[in-house]
Amino acid sequence: MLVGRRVLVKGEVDSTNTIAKALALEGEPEGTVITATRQSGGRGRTGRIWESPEGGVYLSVILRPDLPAQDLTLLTVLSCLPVAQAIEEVCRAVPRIKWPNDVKLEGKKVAGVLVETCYRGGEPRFLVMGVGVNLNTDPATLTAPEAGSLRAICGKDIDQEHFLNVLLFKLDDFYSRFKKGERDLDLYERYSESLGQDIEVRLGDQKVRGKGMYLDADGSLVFRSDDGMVYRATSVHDVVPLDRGQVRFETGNVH
Ligand code: BT5
Repeated sequence: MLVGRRVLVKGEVDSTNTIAKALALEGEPEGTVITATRQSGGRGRTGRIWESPEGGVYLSVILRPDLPAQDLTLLTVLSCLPVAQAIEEVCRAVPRIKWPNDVKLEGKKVAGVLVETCYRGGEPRFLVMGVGVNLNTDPATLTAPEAGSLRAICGKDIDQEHFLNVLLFKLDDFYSRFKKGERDLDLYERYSESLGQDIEVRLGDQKVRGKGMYLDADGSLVFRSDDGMVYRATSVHDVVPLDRGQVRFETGNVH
């Protein structure tokens, strides 16, 4: 087992990703995991906040894959898969993955993944894969409109140690198979709420309606607009489900 070979357990921290990055820069080997009970500066993508009260699971894994850049972005997008699998195994309910990096249960966002890549001289040096899961979190302590917790949805306390073990096992399995070239795209599709669905894509002030088609080799979401154009959206975009199971992008450009 690589992921979780060494686990550093912390109380409240700023962000486990920040700690993992600092350790990685000091030479901490691949596979080390940092967990915390709370984060005062939990981060999402593009400067957004990840609310991190007591009851949630917050962890970061240091990875040093020797893979081409395209594979690294695919790895980032597919990393929701082991998180969804761990939630399914422990809660016995099937979560959905909202491209690119949200895990939802019964329409509520219960987990998010933030993978940050550190480069040196244009070459990726290491990755920090950060995972936040609202495990036994009291939903009243979360202000994000779509946020939900596993305990609230499943109606029971979740054993944190058991969940962590399952999650680390799934992350390790996913990472080792990814490095061997296995891509699990069919499995991803099974969990995806963006592929094969009617979608609405927002480009700044523009909106494009269409259907999510497939994941590109680098993890981009390829979709066909209603007027027959094919677009690629990269992971800087946001996808928000609409009433009819549609999704739209909130920020960034599609190209
Ligand atoms: C994410 O970003 O969903 C990635 C979250 C990754 C958090 C982990 S925790 C361990 C590691 N250390 C860190 O500092 N981060 C990682 P994004 O897709 O940008 O979603 C952020 C948005 O989700 C916010 O703008 C809110 O709308 C919503 N949100 C914030 N906190 C939430 C929570 N606890 N549960 C559900 N939704 C939340």
